[in-house]
Amino acid sequence: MPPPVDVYIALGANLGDPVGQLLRAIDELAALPQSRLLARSSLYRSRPVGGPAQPDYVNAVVRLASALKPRTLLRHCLAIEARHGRQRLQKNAPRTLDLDLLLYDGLIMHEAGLTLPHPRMHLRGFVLQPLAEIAPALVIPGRGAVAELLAAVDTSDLVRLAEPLQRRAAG
Ligand code: PH2
Ligand code: MG
Ligand code: MG
Repeated sequence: MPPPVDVYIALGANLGDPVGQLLRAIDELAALPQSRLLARSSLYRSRPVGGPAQPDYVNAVVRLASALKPRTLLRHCLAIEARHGRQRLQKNAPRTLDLDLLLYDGLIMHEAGLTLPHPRMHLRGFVLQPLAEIAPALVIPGRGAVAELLAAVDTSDLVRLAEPLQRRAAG
């Protein structure tokens, strides 16, 4: 087995029970083979960026140590999305669960269906704010350090959800 590497995954949802879906998805990511959950951010409520008029999102970011290859990890993420009832209707459409591979070690790759680092992560407050909570000094290859990138984006729409609220919502 190859040695595990640090992997960052963004979670988002705005249909159904977004908080419950994110908390369950975090448990499912933690249970992936050859993988271990190292950190998870708070959950944040955020205004939708792009797409049609749609409900607010709940977003979070996790760090895993994983020995899975990038494509294998992507396949697992898509399978978790599908189990949460994800339908792919149009770009930026509302969804029950979105799992985006943000960073895989320091890997840079541009392939159909998988670009690393995620091509828009450095522009998105709903990614950078939770990421800064668990990895402020992390450098996104070609972009810069997370905390510095965060200072350059609008985060005025983000509301951190309180932990007791999260636990109640998790049922
Ligand atoms: N995801 C998108 C498009 N817009 N907006 C917010 N606030 N949160 C998201 O996760 C999000 C979005 C496409 O994946
Ligand atoms: Mg996405
Ligand atoms: Mg996605």
